[in-house]
Amino acid sequence: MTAIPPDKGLLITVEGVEGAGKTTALNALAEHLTARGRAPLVTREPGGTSLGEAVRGVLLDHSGDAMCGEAETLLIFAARAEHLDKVVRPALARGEWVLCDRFTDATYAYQGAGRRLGNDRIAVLEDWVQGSLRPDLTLVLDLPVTQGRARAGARSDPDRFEREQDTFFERVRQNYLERAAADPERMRVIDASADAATVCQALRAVLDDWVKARS
Ligand code: Z5A
Repeated sequence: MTAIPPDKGLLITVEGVEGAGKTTALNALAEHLTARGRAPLVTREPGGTSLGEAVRGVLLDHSGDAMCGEAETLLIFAARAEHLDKVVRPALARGEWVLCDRFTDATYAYQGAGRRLGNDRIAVLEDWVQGSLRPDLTLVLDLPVTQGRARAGARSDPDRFEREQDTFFERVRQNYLERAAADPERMRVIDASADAATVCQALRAVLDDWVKARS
């Protein structure tokens, strides 16, 4: 395991099914890193740029209009290309730590598995848009689909993803778990079924251990 040079930028991503507590986790991790003198740049996908936020609006459309999986995937990667170009790569080049709410693991999970496009097609776009860039560490918040959906709450005006059935989110969850099992060095699964304080404490411990192992 190679040590992290002090001036190296890092990309840390947080993933999970709906209602897993990513936003709660991200805030806790950002505070934790800031207290250790490593204030991260916090961003999200889809989003993080004006183009990305506009694409997010299209993707999370509430009108109920259908969109084919290929169009959805290409929009996500278009937003990602802009996000990498304008925000993520410049921050990494400055030696900053970037904390991102979802990234390409979400595309494998939601489009590859949820929409059944398959991992291979996502991998082609990942290589094309990202080159060799991959997250340094990915924290996968895992919990039963029904528990996550209950936390997120029944929204009166659901977006295109919130309209999906539990079976869609079961495929999403399984994809995260399978890919994490295949890449345990980068993807760490955290049991997110406990209360928020317990989950945040577990996240801080995983992050600290990961950093310590590379110091
Ligand atoms: N998407 C995609 O399809 N492909 C891609 O490549 C990318 C994204 C990048 C928007 O993502 C959609 O984009 C997403 C997939 C798609 N759709 N879905 N599903 P998003 O991340 O913005 O939206 P989200 O997944 O729906 O997030 P969320 O519902 O806002 O949940 P969250 O951020 O994971 O959780 P939270 O806001 O921190 O917590 C939810 C509630 O639970 C809240 O009331 C908390 O106070 C509470 N909570 C949090 N933690 C706990 C614990 N531990 N116990 C009890 N209650 C808790």
